[in-house]
Amino acid sequence: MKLKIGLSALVAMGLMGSMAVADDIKLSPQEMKKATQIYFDRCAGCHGMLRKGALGPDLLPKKTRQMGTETLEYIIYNGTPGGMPDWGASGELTKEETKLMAKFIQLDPVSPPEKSLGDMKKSWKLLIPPEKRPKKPETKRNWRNYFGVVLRDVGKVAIVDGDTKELVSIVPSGFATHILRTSKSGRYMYAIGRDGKASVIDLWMKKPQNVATIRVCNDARSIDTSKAKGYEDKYAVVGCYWPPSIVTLKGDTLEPIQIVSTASYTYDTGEFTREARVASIVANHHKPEWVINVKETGQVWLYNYKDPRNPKIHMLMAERYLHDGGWDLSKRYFLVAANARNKVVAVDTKEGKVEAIIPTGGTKPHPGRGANVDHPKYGPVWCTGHIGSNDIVCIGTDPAHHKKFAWKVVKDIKLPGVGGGNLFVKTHPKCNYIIADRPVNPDRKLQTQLYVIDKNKLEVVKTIKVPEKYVKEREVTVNGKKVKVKPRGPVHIEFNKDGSEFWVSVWGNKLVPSAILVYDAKTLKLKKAITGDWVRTPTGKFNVYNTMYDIY
Ligand code: DHE
Repeated sequence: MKLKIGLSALVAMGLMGSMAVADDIKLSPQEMKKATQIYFDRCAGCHGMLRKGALGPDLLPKKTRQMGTETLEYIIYNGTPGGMPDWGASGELTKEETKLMAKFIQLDPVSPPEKSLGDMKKSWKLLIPPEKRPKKPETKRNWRNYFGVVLRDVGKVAIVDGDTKELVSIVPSGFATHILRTSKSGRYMYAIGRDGKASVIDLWMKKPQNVATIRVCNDARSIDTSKAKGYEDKYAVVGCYWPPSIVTLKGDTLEPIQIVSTASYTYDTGEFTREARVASIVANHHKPEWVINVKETGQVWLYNYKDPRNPKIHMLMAERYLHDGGWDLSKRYFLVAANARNKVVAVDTKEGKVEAIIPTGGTKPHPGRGANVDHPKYGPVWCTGHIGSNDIVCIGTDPAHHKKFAWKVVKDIKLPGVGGGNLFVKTHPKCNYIIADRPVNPDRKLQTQLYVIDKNKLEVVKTIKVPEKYVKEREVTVNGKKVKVKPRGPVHIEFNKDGSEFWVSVWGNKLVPSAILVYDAKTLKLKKAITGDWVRTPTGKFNVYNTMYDIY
């Protein structure tokens, strides 16, 4: 979650006192190898594989050499108020690693690797062929109310029973696993790692496990499945950051079918962009189409997968940089954040056109999937928070019956205190509230609270402080050294199937177990803390039923 922070801001923060040009920097082959790995794992997501910048600023030597090792080291270690994580202070990188990275980013960028369909096939593992899998659910558990929980920094997925809160299974997944999605039937749960490793878990097994895995690219963030009638559970699709591409796979086996490059021209200035990364993907429930958002070019691709070897792609010119988004209540319009322009793009998937581009009034919209409300005055609205400002804004989405409010910000709800730091908002049709987190606000108090927004009033009616015992600093011994680690605070909200509970993760460090907190969606009281040695760096949580039907 790194944000643009200009040189002037750094000067203002007193970090650019010594604008000395760095001396010649030399790294040994081992140091280069280590730094390259850390860069592609931790930094490329925001600063780009080629270091040309995206959500975070560019890290090209012209600028970084001006800043010098000391300033860069300080920023990498402590983070910035704009959203750059405190990699050192949070314990994710050691002091030595912080210094190494400060030097590395002053050298010329390293060429990132390519990947062919043949390379992918070499990594493909069909662990349990479809004919050897259960013919019906082997479990008596209510598997449609399972939660898949990303255990990010340990590269695993936990399957937790939403009824009993028991751990059902722990399944290995890709490096720094990012998100999970389900097939239309809900039977299969898909994970994507930041290393481009896709896995499919069979939830019908008594103890769910991976039935196939494949590494389709070197850097990825999104995965989804075919959800249209006649195509249920048939295909999966991965959106890659590097090589920038869309990879279609067979849904049950993950056998690769097609790869399409997204490198193209920016929608506005027509400049060629090699690093045109695939951000969010969402499956259309009404037709065999994925909505694919290409970050740097600002294009939305309506990707028809009816004949996946010969896909039909309808390119829409939208806005930059496209990131995350979700359906409106009717599932006709897809709303996606163009975070660099502080706008939201509404795509009409029925007509196949950009319906509206809406300035949000906030800084760096970051909706996750967003939150839908059927409001008594404004009609159906979709809400998003912002990383860079304290605005949760709701946009009218019903031009047919509420024309006056359609594609306008009907309400700007201010979170208390200064600064943004919100990453996710979530609701459920049965719940009266939208819940918002704020894990990347630098203020500790604001970071460790949840914000409750009343759906009728569209205002914050309560803040929930996460009990101190779950977010307090702890000391652990690593390789004989004492290290202090502090969880960031609650992150990502997900409701259970009937909307009576919402779950949040305490975003801890992998060195110590943290917790998944379960709140009653009516009383807003903490019902249960799911704990255990396995609860390491829980982040995103995906309820099977809500993910099958895109309920948010
Ligand atoms: Fe995410 C969604 C990209 C960092 C947790 N994140 C998304 C999507 C994209 C994206 C493109 C939309 C996927 C979709 O819907 O198909 N995320 C990125 C990054 O590039 C970024 C900023 C930096 C990086 O290096 O990866 C990044 N994301 C994070 C985190 O640090 C988070 C908070 C914790 C984690 O586990 O990594 C995180 N991102 C999530 C989650 C979603 C997500 C939980 C899905 C939200 C949902 O409710 O559907």
